[in-house]
Amino acid sequence: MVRRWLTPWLVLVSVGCGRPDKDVTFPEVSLVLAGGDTTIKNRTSSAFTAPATNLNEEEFNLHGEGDILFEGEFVMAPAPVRPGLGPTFNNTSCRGCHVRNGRGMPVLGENGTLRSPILVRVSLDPTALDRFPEARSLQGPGHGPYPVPGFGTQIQNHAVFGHEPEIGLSLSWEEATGTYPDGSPYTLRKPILGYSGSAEKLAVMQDSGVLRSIRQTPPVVGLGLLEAIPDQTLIDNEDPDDADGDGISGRLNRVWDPVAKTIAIGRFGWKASAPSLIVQTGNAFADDMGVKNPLAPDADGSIEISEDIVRKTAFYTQTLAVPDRIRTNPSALEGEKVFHQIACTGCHTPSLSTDGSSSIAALQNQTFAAFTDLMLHDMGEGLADGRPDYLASGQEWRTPPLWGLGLTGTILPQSGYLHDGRARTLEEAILWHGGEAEASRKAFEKLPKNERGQVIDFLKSL
Ligand code: HEC
Ligand code: HEC
Ligand SMILES: [Ca+2]
Ligand SMILES: [Ca+2]
Ligand SMILES: [Ca+2]
Repeated sequence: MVRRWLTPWLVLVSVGCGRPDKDVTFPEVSLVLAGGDTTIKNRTSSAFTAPATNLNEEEFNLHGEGDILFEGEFVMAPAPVRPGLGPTFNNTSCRGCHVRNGRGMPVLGENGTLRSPILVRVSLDPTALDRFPEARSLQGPGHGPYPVPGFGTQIQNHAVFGHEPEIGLSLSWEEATGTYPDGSPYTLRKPILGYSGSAEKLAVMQDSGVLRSIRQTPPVVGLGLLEAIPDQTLIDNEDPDDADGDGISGRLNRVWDPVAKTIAIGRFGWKASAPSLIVQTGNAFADDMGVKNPLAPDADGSIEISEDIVRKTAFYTQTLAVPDRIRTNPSALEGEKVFHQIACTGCHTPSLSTDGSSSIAALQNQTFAAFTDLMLHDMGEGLADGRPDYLASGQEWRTPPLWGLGLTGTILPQSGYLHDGRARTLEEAILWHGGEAEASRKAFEKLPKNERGQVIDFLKSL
């Protein structure tokens, strides 16, 4: 059944400003190699799995060791290799979700078959603390989200033999239709979560104070470059009060860094809640696979793998090559101009640079085309998850990098776009843009059909 849950769209598309007239710095930007010197020429289904092309021998070898860990299936302890899975978990390997190092797909696996390439984050609204008083003592340092008693901050919907998953999850979809100003119709969909488990657990999930957020697995290429952008570059680009009046008020997330033991700029995850790849990796081992480690130990301090293993796995994600874009499609090159003209670049920053400070030589002094500002933006009610994470509100998301976007279907045809994989096509992903991206989306909708196609061709060329 088709339901219109956002009828105002039909009104919104017919009002508003035209195409913003901006000075366009084109075509210089398109000459930047997608991943600087790390770039590889590969448009096949293995395009995301190559080591950066400029690694030295030592880096190359370390990358190879990390590759094995990223791919390996973990099993219940005690075990001679890769121990520590569970008792509850979402998947048994990094690769199980980051398929061929790309994104997952918007389905939830059942025990014994396909596992979960997406996961659900949960937390307690502070106003519900009187109903869940034990949550106060569960909050970690740095004022992160309040864990939900019995669930923590992430639902593990799988368990090893002899244990129970936290709760069973299912996904269904709600569809809605809309029309472009030129009369062309479109259909959008969004996910609805379902639960199965004991009455006690279902009651917790039905509590309005329990906030939840569905997250699709993002690709992992180029992340070392994003990590090596100097803090100051990002801070200089912040515009929290929209001082330049372009309707876009990007700001950085600031989160607890368990390594530095201080608040740091958040860069990774759909809400930029992880400050570094080592922290993201430590948390992935512990939360997604149940493998406790020195970066994310068990409550009693116990660990199941060494810090060396976490570091090697993180190194792998720091040193993957970025595939270069297609540079010969005239429609895509026209589309790149339009992408600038309708101010998609207000958030999807065409190029950024690292300085010489990275401990990884291959990442030093690189200029690359990630098409992200790593900033949080209010994307409107349509995309809201209602679950704040450090400074990120329930409507804010980090601009995702767009490099490699055109390879999505080649790497895993069932993948979706946006934080929960709701968008089946790039066009749907754009049509969901609201909030600070409202003007940009409206400008896209008003384009003649052939120019909309050029923008899509540009995205597919990345
Ligand atoms: C259950 C599926 C799943 C597993 C298993 C998993 N990930 Fe992820 N990964 C995700 C999701 C979902 C996100 C986005 C998280 C968020 O938004 O907070 C993510 C985010 C990331 C990111 C940040 C990407 C970005 O663009 O910000 C990195 C790096 C990463 N994972 C590495 C790993 C590593 C290393 C492992 C294995 C130790 C792993 N992941 C295991 C699902 C998974
Ligand atoms: C105000 C900032 C902003 C502007 C302007 C903006 N975007 Fe985005 N874009 C985002 C954010 C934030 C997301 C992630 C939203 C989510 O996942 O819910 C996103 C997601 C996307 C995605 C999906 C990426 C993925 O990995 O799934 C595409 C494609 C995209 N944008 C293209 C565009 C195009 C084309 C334009 C211009 C019409 C544009 N964006 C304008 C911030 C912006
Ligand atoms: Ca374990
Ligand atoms: Ca949990
Ligand atoms: Ca601004």
